[in-house]
Amino acid sequence: MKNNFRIACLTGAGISAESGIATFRGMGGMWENHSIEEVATPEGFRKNPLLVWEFYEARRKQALSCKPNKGHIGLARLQEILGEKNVCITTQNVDGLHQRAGTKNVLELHGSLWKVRCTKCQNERETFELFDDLPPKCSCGGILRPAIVWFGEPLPQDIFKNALFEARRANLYLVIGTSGVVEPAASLAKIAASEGAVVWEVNPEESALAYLCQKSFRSKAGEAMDLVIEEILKIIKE
Ligand code: BV8
Ligand code: ZN
Repeated sequence: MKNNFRIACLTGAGISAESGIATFRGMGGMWENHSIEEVATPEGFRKNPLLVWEFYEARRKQALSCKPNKGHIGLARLQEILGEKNVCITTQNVDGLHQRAGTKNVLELHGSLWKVRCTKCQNERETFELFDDLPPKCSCGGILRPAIVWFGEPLPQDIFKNALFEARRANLYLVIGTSGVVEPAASLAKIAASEGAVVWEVNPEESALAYLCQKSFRSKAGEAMDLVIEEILKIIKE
């Protein structure tokens, strides 16, 4: 029995696809009908906060009606079986579905649809309410922004540091539902591998991180998760 077998995981938009949330790249991806510069950069927000809010409010509204799928639920179950200290989920997603599936201590590298920050007083708060008037205002009169990490913006230092720490000490690093093109998130898998972790990928297609993987589950996360867990438990029981 391998005690203290540590698993870290990087998830991307693909794990929420079966919950009905569009991915970014590929067929029907979000970036097909939105320009990253216009809706996912600080410059785009400065230029047209209303357009950016219409993009994010539509995603918040849609995400509210989505539920975690077997991919999210499987990872929460894995953490329950092996303990919160031995399973760490780092996500690029902002939909909050890992938390709703019961996963604890989720590291949200790119922020959350359910947090807003005032551009004037910097106050940040969690809210699941939909805003009637866009762009929404803070009580101090400042315009609120989604507390999301846009392109060209640094990731939250403490969260990225934790994600790095977990990647370094992982025995197994799972890469699930990400194209592996966005940095510095994608580097976590590379660092895990360089520190000796075995890397597995769960993705119907080959991602940019496939070259790191000893094993790939070429299927949807929701469909593969039971098998992934079975394989992990087999290793631990060896
Ligand atoms: C930073 C906002 C530095 C949240 C996101 C050149 C010019 C300018 C910048 C750069 C550059 N080169 C590199 C950069 C840095 C840039 C970057 O990486 N650009 C890329 C595009 C080249 N990174 C940044 O700007 C980052 N910040 O570097 O700051 C800095 C430091 C100090 C001071 C100042 C600055 C910030 C990156 C974060 C940007 N924000 N999103 C939101 O609106 O959601 S990134 C965006 O892409 C999302 O967060 C998303 O999660 C992320 C990654 O995409 P994926 O999750 O991988 O999704 P994708 O659609 O790509 O792939 C889905 C995959 O799932 C596919 O492989 C598919 O096959 C698979 N799939 C589909 N269905 C399923 C499935 N898998 C399993 N099951 C299924 N059912
Ligand atoms: Zn304010």
